[in-house]
Amino acid sequence: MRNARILISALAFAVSLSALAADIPVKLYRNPNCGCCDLYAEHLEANGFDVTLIDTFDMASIKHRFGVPEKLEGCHTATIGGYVVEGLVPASLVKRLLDERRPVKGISLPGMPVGAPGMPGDKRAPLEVYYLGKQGKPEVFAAF
Ligand SMILES: [Cu+2]
Repeated sequence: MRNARILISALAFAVSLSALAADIPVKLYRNPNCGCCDLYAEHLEANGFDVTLIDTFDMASIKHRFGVPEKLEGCHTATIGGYVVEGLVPASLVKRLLDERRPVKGISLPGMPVGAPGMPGDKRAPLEVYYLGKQGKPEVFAAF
């Protein structure tokens, strides 16, 4: 009985440590007038990210600075673990990018599609997330 209690508290301690370790810092540049960015930030926070919002009315400069081509622009731009994450990419796919450590600049979900994290409604079809920083036609990283 006593051993079981020690084991349980050891487990609880381990779980709280891993929860702390899972808080991945995010810088999210967004226009303060856009509401879906706030909801998207909440989505990331709920999935173990620690989001810092940076308000700007000049998103065009941000896209330019982080090398986001016009056809892959989403409504905001984030930097996470050395990658650029553009638009409403689900937290699970951001984690996959971080785990796989692929040699790319980042990933993007262009536009503000219905059913993406932060956008109301249901998807009509799978949404595709593209690589950033590859030349030529956009290449799909994942669909969800
Ligand atoms: Cu937005």
